[in-house]
Amino acid sequence: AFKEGYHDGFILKELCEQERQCFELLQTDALRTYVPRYIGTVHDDEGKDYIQIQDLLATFRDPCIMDCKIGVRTYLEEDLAKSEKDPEPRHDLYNKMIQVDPLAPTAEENEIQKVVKPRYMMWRETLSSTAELGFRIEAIKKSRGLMSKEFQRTKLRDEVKKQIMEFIGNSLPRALIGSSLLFVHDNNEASIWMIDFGKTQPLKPGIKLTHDRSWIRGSHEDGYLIGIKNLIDLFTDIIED
Ligand code: 4IP
Ligand code: ADP
Ligand code: MN
Repeated sequence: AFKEGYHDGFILKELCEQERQCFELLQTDALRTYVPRYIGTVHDDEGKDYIQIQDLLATFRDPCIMDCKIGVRTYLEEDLAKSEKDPEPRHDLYNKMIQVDPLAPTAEENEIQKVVKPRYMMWRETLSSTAELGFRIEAIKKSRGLMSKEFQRTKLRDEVKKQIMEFIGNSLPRALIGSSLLFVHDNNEASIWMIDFGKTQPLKPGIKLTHDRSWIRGSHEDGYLIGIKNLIDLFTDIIED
């Protein structure tokens, strides 16, 4: 989904119109310093469209990277409704499920060897720390190491803490739906960025979110602040230990 950019310091990410609009709006928002710069779209010689966004790794040397998906919910309410009306069980999701836990599918799911997406997404949420802590580790790359995405079962606070501690390593602690915080550090720099807005939507008129309450259907709550709070608690713990 990513390609080398046409401008120095920028990379290309496959265009998703909803995400593009988010990037555009966030450029002038109070949060703009935590969001990659966005300088418009391009299409390549194969006719594919991309957004041009700041390469957050450009100034780092051999950085350690951690992607934390924030929020208690990782699928849209619209997608849940759609899937109830017109369930489209998927074989690829069934396969991803049994690779992590062969015992996870129900008898019916085993019968057709397919699962519907919201069911897969909810299973991921409860298997990992998303449901309870409001965030989960999606990927970690330590310096000189490979990117690892094997955190599907990282659920308990202590397990999450252990991963974060290994990610931080012995670098000095400095200040420091579906969207991630990207943590990056090397030996002399550290930063955190908000990324991945493919499922970030403007609120419908009349809908207000607290971001810090658990989700009940129809509330549209995302639990973003629950995740941030738990992350801050964990980092505080690690610093004070
Ligand atoms: C993935 O599951 C992630 O949840 C993706 O979200 C999601 O894409 C995929 O849905 C789903 O299969 P795993 O992480 O377990 O592989 P993200 O892109 O935010 O990481 P969507 O399109 O929901 O964002 P499908 O429908 O693309 O397979
Ligand atoms: P997707 O929508 O495909 O899940 P993300 O936006 O979550 O894509 O990005 C996936 C990974 O790509 C992140 O975990 C991060 O490592 C890397 N990445 C994303 N945005 C940037 C960026 N602006 N600069 C550098 N790396 C990035
Ligand atoms: Mn993502």
